[in-house]
Amino acid sequence: MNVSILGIPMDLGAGRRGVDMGASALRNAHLSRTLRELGHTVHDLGDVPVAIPETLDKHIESGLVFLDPILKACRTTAERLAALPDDVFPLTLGGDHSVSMGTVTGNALRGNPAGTRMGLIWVDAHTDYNTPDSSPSGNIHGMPVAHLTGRGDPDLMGLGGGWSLRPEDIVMIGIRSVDRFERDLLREAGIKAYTMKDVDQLGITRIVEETQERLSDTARLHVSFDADALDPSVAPGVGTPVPGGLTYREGHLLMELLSDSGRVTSMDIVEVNPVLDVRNQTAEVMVSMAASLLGQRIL
Ligand code: DIR
Ligand code: MN
Ligand code: MN
Ligand code: MN
Repeated sequence: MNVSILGIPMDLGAGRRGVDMGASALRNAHLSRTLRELGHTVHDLGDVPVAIPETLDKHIESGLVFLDPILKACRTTAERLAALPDDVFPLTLGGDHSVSMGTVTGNALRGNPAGTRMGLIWVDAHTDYNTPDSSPSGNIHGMPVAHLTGRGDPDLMGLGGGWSLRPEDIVMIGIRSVDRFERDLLREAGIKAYTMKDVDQLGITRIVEETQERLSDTARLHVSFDADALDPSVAPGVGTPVPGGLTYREGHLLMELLSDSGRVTSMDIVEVNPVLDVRNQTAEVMVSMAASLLGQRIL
């Protein structure tokens, strides 16, 4: 496969600093080499330009922190991805999870300016379904999925032109932290979320089977993997660690089974925070997750 790596070194959407260095940490953990060893042709397209917070006023517009520069980086990201050839597998490196408003939009518009019906598999401790009104923090990384489905700030919602994601085309896995009003919005939208309780009860195998069934009408699948979905003992380098996450093997099994499906066409790795990490462990684990999604097998 032709894999194109694109970094979005942005921490403007997160409450803590440092995930802007995530893309660099993932490259440092030999991402390209690992994927080449699997037989892929890998092109690193470099980084999307992102404003540096120290050069900006941290003004809050309609309840949103750093709205303008985030919008700009997401727009550029979407344009870059939409312009890639159809046979390329884009692997985008955050940055905080607000980058996914750009990546999901760009991947859905790739080869089709009107937008494709795309399934989104959101692997995360959090549902990221806040709107400016429901958010307790004002941090945009807690809001990308709501905006992708056409709720929230008009500019962020408008990234896809007329395109938006259908709530029934989203499956979330690894969930264990949902804010009070966010829960109501999620329920109202009818988004399928597998919590950690579901992971414990059903297991990853059954969850992937159900996910495939649910998303069978979509033309492509995008996996958005927030490192904080993994248990903090496996992935300590994240800004908002939540206990009780996916084990190392649950993470890999999820990626291996999604890879077996042959339907995944793009991936994000987000929220890796080298400032809080232990000797780049989190970046290394996330590189291994990408390898599993892109065909690495034990035998
Ligand atoms: C919280 C934290 N739900 C918020 N969210 C995320 O601020 O909206 N942490 N995504 O990683
Ligand atoms: Mn997230
Ligand atoms: Mn998260
Ligand atoms: Mn986050």
